[in-house]
Amino acid sequence: MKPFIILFLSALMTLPTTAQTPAKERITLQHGSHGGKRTDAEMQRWREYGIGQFIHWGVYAIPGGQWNGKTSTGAAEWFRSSGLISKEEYDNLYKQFNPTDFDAKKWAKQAKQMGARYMIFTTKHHDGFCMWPSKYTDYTIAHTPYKKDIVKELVDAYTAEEIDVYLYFSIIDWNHPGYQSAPAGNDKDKARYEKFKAFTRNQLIELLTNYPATKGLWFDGSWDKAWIEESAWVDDLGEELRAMHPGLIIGSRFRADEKGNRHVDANGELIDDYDQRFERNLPADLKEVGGNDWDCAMTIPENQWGYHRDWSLSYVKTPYDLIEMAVKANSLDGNFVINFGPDGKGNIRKEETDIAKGIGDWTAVNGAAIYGTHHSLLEKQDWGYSTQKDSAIYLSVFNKPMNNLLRVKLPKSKNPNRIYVIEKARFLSTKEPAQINGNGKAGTYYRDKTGASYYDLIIPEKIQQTNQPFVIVIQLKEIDKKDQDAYQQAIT
Ligand code: JFZ
Repeated sequence: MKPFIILFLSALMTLPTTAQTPAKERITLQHGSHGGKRTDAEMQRWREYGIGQFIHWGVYAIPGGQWNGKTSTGAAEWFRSSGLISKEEYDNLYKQFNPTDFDAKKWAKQAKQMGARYMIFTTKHHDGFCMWPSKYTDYTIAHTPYKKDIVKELVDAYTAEEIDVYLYFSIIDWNHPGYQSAPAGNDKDKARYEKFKAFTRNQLIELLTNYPATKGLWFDGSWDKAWIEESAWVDDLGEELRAMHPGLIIGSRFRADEKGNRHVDANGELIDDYDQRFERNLPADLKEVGGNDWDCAMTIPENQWGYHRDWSLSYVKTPYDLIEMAVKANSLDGNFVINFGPDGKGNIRKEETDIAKGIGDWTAVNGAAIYGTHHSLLEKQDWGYSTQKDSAIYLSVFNKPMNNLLRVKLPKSKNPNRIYVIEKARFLSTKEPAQINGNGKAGTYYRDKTGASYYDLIIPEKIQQTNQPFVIVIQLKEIDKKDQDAYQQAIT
């Protein structure tokens, strides 16, 4: 080979690297992400929950969004800031907190029936009221007429139903004298904030000590500048909590990196174990998910977490809406958490009970499409969402075709000599097989230019009549293309 040709070829070979845009320089961070996705058993278990229940319960349930005949249109759990009640009045509400109807076992049974595999409970919301008898403040359940430890009752009841418990904890604490949202401007404020930090640490250690069955901490109210500036200290605290409670799961809403980035650090990597940014908000596609674990906490009305007496203020989601969101979340590798806001007496309102029942009736039959599944091999299709567990692919159908033939597009095989076909298909509700239209006859399927193949599955009368989203579980098989080619040629 002539030298200039060799030169030319070697130049060509180096081209891809030299032509590439230089890799973005990584910033060295002490308090950013501490590594990639967790692979331990506890995190694997988290990934498989599929559906969770959130419970927002505190003294805000007493006013329930209304005071002296006036209704707040804001979130009921923020009622202290609504302007409808004085701070003093609000801070004394706990003296009447006496939820005599509270029955932790009843709630846990209802959550179980709904299909929740984990539960997140507000141990302390922004108002600072503690639903457990914390020894670090008097503003707790121990000083109400009710007296009993609500967190303990819930942890025990849910754990008995095999529902894992996570503790919601607000960093914002309007009741603590040392809490500040802005960084301390002088020594006095600094000393106060140090006390608040020690208090926060003590309470977290106390929660994990008192309730060892806890699987994780769901943080909130961590957006204040004062807290963000404590990134190094908060990171150390997280490590301390993980060391005392092996397997502990913490989402991205706990700490910032030292540059002030929240959720994802300066290098674009997720901080801690799962992404908490999809609140009341589902990602559009897997690209938006970015390969991270995530949860979506969802309210039933528009934006009410705590008990609000008046649900006529916004649209109230139906079981159908929530089932669709739950399936969509799982098809995009996330968990879906549905919020409940019990009233001041400890009752879960009828609307929520009915919704839980509606969801539970569906998950009892179709839950296999959710639990332990992840996104599937199939691309997103107009009829709904697909999920996968091992080799089973679940087609959850929310848009039923007019002709009752469900067109399923199978992916192109990675092997250029092979093609995917449906080996088995079965309805989860009737357990009956789903027939392929024209089975065994020419025209059963067709292919597009990409090599993807399509099948029409027949939706039988019985399924059509249920007027419910339904699930078909399919198994794929790869076969030699030449077999299909011969077939295809015969029909063209
Ligand atoms: C917070 C709380 O203020 C609210 O009361 C409730 O407890 C909820 C679960 O969390 O509200 C938020 C927090 C973060 C976002 C939106 C509402 N967010 O990141 O979009």
